[in-house]
Amino acid sequence: MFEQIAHFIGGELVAEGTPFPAYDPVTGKQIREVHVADRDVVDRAVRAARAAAPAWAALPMAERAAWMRRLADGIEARFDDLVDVEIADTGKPVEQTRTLDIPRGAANFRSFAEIAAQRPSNAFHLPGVLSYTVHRPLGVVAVVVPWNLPFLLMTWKLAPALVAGNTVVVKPSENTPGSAALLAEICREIGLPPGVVNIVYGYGATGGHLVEHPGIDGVTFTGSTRTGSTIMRAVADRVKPVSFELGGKNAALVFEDADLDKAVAGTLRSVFTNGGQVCLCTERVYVQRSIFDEFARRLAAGAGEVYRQPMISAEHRDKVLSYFDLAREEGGEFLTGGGAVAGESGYYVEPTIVTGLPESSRFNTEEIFGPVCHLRPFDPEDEAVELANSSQYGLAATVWTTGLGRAHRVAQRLEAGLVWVNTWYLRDLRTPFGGVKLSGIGREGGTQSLDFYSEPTTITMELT
Ligand code: 6OD
Repeated sequence: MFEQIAHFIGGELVAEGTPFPAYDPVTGKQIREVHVADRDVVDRAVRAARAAAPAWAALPMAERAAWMRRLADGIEARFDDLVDVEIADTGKPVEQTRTLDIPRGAANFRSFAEIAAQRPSNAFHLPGVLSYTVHRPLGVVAVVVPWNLPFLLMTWKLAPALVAGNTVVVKPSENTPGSAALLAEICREIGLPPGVVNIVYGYGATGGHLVEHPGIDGVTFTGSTRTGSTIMRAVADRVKPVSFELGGKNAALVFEDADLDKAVAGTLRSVFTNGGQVCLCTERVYVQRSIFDEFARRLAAGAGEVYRQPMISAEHRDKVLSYFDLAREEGGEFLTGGGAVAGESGYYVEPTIVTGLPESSRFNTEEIFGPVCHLRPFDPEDEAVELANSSQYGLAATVWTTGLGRAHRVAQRLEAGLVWVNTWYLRDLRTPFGGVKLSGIGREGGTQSLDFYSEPTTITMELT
């Protein structure tokens, strides 16, 4: 499916711009050609979004919510095709794609239809005065999507942006254009008004043309901290709002009172899901000294059993492998893994667990984004919290304990936007989602998403 992918502008497919190859990470073979949007193509997409904006914004919220439900229905009708394209682009396991990535697309649209309908509205009365707030859409939003959860994250941003009355220009990652191309088909199938959703493909330069465009009123982005700060600079002169979910170096804290079976299984999941290529994945595991050896032995044994998902590209595989070299140079001990998977033409690296490195090592401070973690013992609870908080990042953390008081005490001291206790990546789409420190700016999720994708105007009236 989709040997050639063209831009989606104003409801039409636009096959312009030099095509670039997209590869299957399982085989390393080319599977698609995708057109690169240059500045002119991006300009046309933004103009199409601007032309569609007034009529879309003028629709009653209930009608936009009905469109969200039609998009969800359209996704469910093309479920198997979406699973196939997403797997072809990423090498994800079938089970995960069928139970997480694609269902979340439909759930994102359905949830935000509900959340928007229930958005609270404030009115304050003083003697002789009434103050209340109305919300307007930002206008045209640039939606810049990463390659790790392409469909899940694209729809996570699209749903609230659209229901709040914005039109959008989406820029998927050059590595994972397939599910966006299928979403364009779904938009046509359900008859979404042309120009409400526009999609342009390309590398970083295309994203640059998009976020710099004077017709863009806000940018939502999930990806690296470096790209986030580049986007911030690009919009700084026009003072446009940004919502960023950026890098992580997430810690798991395993206490001696943890249910060990659960903690081992949960940590394997949090380290190795999606080949470690989720911003929420654990890369630093701190284990109370009394259970360290047993936990390390069981985690290393379990690592041999996890699903091996390829890295997204040859370039990313080489980056992950370079951290293994670094760990060797820095004096780390490999409990398991430490190299590429021999005999594979795809972009595979071994699930890898390292111990014995200083906290200040690059391996322990930089986001690697692969199937890899570092294990270190701790003694008192305070040390665990201190170690977890020693990172420049603050996206997610995981606490494994059966102590109720400890669970709350530790969770509340962790410098992270998201803390999971005795679980990982369990989501309620109504809750705020995002990170602190270098892990991002702003929160999406629930009404926080609607707040980002709209501007309030406060109206104050003298009543006498
Ligand atoms: O589940 C979500 O809503 C979400 N925003 C996940 C982000 C994962 C980043 O890699």
